[in-house]
Amino acid sequence: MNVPLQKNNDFARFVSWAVLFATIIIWTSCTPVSYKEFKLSDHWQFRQADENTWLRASVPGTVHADLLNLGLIPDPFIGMNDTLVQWVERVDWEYKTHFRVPRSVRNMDAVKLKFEGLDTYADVFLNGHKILEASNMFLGYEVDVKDFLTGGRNELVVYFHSPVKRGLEKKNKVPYILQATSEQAPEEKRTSIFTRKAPFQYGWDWAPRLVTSGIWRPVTLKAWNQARIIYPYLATDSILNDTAFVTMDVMLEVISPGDYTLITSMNGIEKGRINLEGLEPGEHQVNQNIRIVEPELWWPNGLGEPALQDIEFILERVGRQIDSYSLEFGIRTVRLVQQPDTAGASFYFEVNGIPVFMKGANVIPPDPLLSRDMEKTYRRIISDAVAANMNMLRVWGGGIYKDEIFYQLCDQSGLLVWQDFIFACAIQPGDEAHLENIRREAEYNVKRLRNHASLAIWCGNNENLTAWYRWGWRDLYTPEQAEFIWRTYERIFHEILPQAVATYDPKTAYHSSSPSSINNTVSDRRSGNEHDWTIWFAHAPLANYAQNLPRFVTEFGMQSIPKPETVAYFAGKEVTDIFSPIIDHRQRSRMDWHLPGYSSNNVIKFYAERYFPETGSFDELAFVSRLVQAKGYKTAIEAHRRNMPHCMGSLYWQINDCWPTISWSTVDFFGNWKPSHYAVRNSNEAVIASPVLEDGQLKVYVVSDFLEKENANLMLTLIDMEGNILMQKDFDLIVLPNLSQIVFSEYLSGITGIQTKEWALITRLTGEGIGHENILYPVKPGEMELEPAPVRYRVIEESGVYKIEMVSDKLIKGLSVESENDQVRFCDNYFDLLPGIPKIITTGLQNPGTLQFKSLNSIRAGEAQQAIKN
Ligand code: BMA
Repeated sequence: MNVPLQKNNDFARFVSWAVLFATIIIWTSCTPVSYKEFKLSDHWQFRQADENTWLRASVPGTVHADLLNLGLIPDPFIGMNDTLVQWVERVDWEYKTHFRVPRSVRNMDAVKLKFEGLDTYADVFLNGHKILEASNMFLGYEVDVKDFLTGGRNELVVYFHSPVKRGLEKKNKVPYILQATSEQAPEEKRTSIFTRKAPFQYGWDWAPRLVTSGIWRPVTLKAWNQARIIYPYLATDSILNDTAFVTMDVMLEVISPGDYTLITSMNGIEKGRINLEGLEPGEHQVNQNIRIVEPELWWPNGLGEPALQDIEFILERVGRQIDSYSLEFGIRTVRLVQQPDTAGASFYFEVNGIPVFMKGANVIPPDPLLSRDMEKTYRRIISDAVAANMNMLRVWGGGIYKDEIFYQLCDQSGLLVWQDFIFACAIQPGDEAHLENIRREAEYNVKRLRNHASLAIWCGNNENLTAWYRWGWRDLYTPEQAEFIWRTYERIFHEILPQAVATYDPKTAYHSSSPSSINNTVSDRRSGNEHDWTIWFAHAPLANYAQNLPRFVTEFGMQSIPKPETVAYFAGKEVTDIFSPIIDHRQRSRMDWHLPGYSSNNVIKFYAERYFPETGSFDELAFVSRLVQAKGYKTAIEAHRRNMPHCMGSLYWQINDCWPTISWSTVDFFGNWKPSHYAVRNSNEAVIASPVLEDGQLKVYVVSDFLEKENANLMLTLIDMEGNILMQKDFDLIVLPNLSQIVFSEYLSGITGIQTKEWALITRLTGEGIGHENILYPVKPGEMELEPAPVRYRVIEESGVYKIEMVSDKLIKGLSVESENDQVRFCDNYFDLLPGIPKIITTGLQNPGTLQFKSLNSIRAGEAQQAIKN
């Protein structure tokens, strides 16, 4: 189901103008609805502002995508081509189209053009009249055009000024450098912070620099008579004794004075009817509180159905429908609880009155050339998130406020959204025009997104506070400059943004910075949230995840090199070294300001060498990097979950990529799951058994997200590397709801056989709705013997479903199975094949054909993984 949050009679999408024209006439004569709306998506052309030739363009789109489609620039995602297209950002661009509007539409009471997204400094002309000067890609603009439309051909021209030239003009007015170290440009040329535009497009530590221009969201012509519905506001006030109390306010914009009726219905059943007498022209707020008995509640993924109700508002005048507005609405309460406790203060989300541990990831924009395949990619990201048992995604502050469809899919999938305002790792300018621009952007986006069941929290910025206090930025300025910069910070993040939230979305929490602790202080792990980068940037061991233990983690991560096919896409097939120029170029996490010569490629090597067997070729290192990443995310998520309710959220950095690259993502640009995504899926299961060595003891924790207690069976099997069973225990237990409990602990000295250097403890937890397997090794993979041994396998086809059964005499660690058919995805991959214990994976309906195996054993032995087909 996919009901877009927009006017019901958006009948004209994807139809040609001729069909549209006829449709408008037919509608005008036979329908009582007086609202007309159609997209201007045809006949667009573009040109470089100082050139004569107009070329074919796509709207919505970007100038880079248009140039690419025409073969006028090389694909910036391949090789070092991104360096060849940097000129595009320094040029002004013009777009134009033409359209006709029938008299019946032109004569309506109001006729407006709506621009949902102009990127960024745009002068808009309709039939030669300047109708708009835009300066913020995150703002939608609605312009009255009734007086400028003609009966003939109307021409719409949008002139885009180079964002970097405009940015430079602003920058030159500030007598000191405002820090924006993530931007990929020499310090004196960094302009991202002066323009309200997606920061990551200026280059980030996982993104190329592609500073676009263009009409990145739809342009629509709208016309209506008498009055219309704008900005509904829906919120669940409370749920008590099986009754939900819901606010359903509506703003009416009245042109023609008189009596109106507003009818509200839910799932086709009328819930409210308000007669509004003698409304004068102007905006009128209509407040309604609606009681819903025995509501069907919206639940996050894993806790129940994300039930959505179809809400429709109908505006009538003298029994005739004037306008209508429909949307999906989830009945739920979400509260951020920050209560003082012995450690400091809690930081958790309570959904429908229940504390919920948040499991998820950060999402970055899926492409710097925004609007290319966005919906398709959002669908994929969200299904990857759901498949990995997540219940929250963080829309990170260096990207964009996403399209409606993203939030709709989250609503429908039970994914809560942590929404940053779009500010990241930088200092903002403090001039009044800039602050006013931010205020309008905040109000617009809060109103746009506030009705989504998925929206859980608004957050002011990403790491701006940390940068000021911890990255030494405060010390770069004179006391007067520092005072002004800090005052600007307070105005934006302590005044403008929270005021926008308090005014337009008062039920949703606001947190001023990610990370930060209570009362807007720098993060201290005792309260608020944390980004745990001690592992990775500070080279700390993975064990640190379990020692740091913040209250809620919104970032932690480890990079990996994607699979060979993805590397081949951008680097060709001949890469031999992680330090080769092409790999060095792709690695964007290079921070001379952090440490001279710093590159995350060194960190990939560092962690691979610290934990895993030595590698020879680049491909081997790449393979190992993916396994290290999986180990890291498993270690972190399980540590965070074991320590609930002290810690109540674990969102890793980052689920997706915006181009084929080396990064912290768990799914690469082409949608391939890395080993880490399988690991995350396992560690995020609703109920897990997590074995650990703590204080000389072998302990097993059982963590449950279920809301009811469950009976389960835990089987502990201790084996040596030959597969001999050293200990086996099998016991029934009661899994307590929404809790982490220790169900087994024994001193190592008391366990016979465990003194052998190499052993593995396999935990198998089963019960109704429970099925979790885990393995604990006492030593790092790099310290294991990992002898080469063949995998014996057979492919079984049963009713069209293909199964692969594998077995080996020895432990095969990190076994990857690749099919020659790249459409095939196995239900599991990159697992440890335990000695003598068969493993079956399925492929669904596709024949996997020839299989290729790879493992850590084969890397250690310096030879291919042997596989014998039975
Ligand atoms: C985080 C993010 C990003 C960055 C990532 C990896 O702090 O907020 O700014 O891309 O780390 O360095």
